[in-house]
Amino acid sequence: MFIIGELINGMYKNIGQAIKEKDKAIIQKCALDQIKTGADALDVNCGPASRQPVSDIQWLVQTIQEVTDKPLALDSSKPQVIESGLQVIKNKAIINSTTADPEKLDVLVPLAKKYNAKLIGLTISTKGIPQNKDQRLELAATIVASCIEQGFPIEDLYLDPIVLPVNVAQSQMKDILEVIHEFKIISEPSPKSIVGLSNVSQGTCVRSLVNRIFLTMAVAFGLDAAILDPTDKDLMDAAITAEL
Ligand code: THG
Repeated sequence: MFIIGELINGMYKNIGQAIKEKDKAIIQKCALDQIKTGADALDVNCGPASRQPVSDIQWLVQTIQEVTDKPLALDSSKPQVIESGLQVIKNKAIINSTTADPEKLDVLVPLAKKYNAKLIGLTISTKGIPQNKDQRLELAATIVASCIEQGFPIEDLYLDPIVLPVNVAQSQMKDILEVIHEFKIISEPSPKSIVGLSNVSQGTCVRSLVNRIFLTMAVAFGLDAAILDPTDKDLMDAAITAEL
């Protein structure tokens, strides 16, 4: 499984502060810790508190690239922040993410092509988060169709069903797992699947247990990639064992 480390995210207090104070050492240690524990790529997210995400993401990318050439996943809902990050990335980039909305697809698919980047497509639109499997699949098909039309290689597309916290969306968990499998049959070649794993355990008491059980189940449904905390050794052991 392709592992994207989630820890360089301004949502975390230490990272948010390091971005504000331009403290390279904290970011670089966080990058190296995640690589040491098994990350194949690193998510880079300025966080909701960043006042100038367009310049903050460039600083983050440049800071991380001083210590590693692993691929970086530029995590922002704003296409101009993603493009800004792409301008300074030296190695393989992952765009995290587009939605199924035409105004996003028409900007981000061409950017992914231009920079030879992988692309994460969220099965969400301006109408909101889908409430059932059919709505998720319909949005997934919209994203796949747009990529095909625009000549983007489907092997480089990762579809994300949007994992919701189990304590507020328990009834949707089965649908989320099942669409991971069904994404595969949308087209030939198949798109890949990815989840933002830690979403599932937000607000629960024993987060790491919830994370690793859900990941294990998702692997059984054919999950290809996950954004997660690779420094959680039990979680990484579960991922490896589930794949086995
Ligand atoms: N899909 C895609 N990208 C994503 C997500 C997704 N990027 C962001 C997020 N979801 C994945 N990354 C995280 C990172 C942290 C947490 C959850 C998901 C998290 N953080 C603690 C919390 O909110 O409780 C913060 C704790 C702290 O402040 O120290 O849970 O779904 N494509």
